[in-house]
Amino acid sequence: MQDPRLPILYSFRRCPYAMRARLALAASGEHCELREVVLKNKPPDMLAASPKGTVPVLVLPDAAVLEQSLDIMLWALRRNDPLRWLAPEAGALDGMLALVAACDNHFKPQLDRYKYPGRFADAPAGTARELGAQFLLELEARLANGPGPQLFGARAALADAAVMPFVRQFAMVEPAWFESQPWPLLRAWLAGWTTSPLFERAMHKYAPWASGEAGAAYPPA
Ligand SMILES: N[C@@H](CCC(=O)N[C@@H](CS)C(=O)NCC(=O)O)C(=O)O
Repeated sequence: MQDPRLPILYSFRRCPYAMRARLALAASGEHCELREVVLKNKPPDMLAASPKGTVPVLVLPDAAVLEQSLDIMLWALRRNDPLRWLAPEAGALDGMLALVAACDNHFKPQLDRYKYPGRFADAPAGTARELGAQFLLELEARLANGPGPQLFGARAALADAAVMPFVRQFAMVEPAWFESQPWPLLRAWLAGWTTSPLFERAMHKYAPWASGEAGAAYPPA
């Protein structure tokens, strides 16, 4: 039985939005009960808390519901930010939020079109790849012109964790093509993240949760 004073995180391992929420929770050290969701069969408990039906969702002990991944990141880091993800070495929170908005509003739609061309009648996958690549070239320029090797300086911060799962997905569509592009700093940045102990913890595998069962303690030990 989990501690009823812990927040409940409805999560799906492969969802990039859920990944960024799990990364921030792990970085903050905030504990929660993780309930792994099967998107084709969402638990009624999750839909009762958040009828819009996307993951991640964080249900707080006072029953308040956070149903946007960025809100979950900010909630966790505002409670506890030992790695100083809200205070990057270069730039400030506003700049990080602007980059995350560019990722979510401009890059992610291209990623979807690139990854699932059959689902979109409006643009061929090649166009989506080119448009997505523009964002990645902007990230490369930021890494080249800023203090690096993270997006906002030497230390990892919120923007890195929020954007990385989407860049990772983009890279996985055509790995050989991604490797051949003129973004060596971005590749090194991505490799650093995907081989990090923090990412390993955030990608821990959990069996799907069933109503009435205890969820898993997150972050894992
Ligand atoms: N704006 C939301 C987007 C979350 C989202 O779209 N999650 C996807 C999975 S990656 C989802 O749950 N989709 C619903 C479904 O596939 O049924 C956030 O930032 O949390």
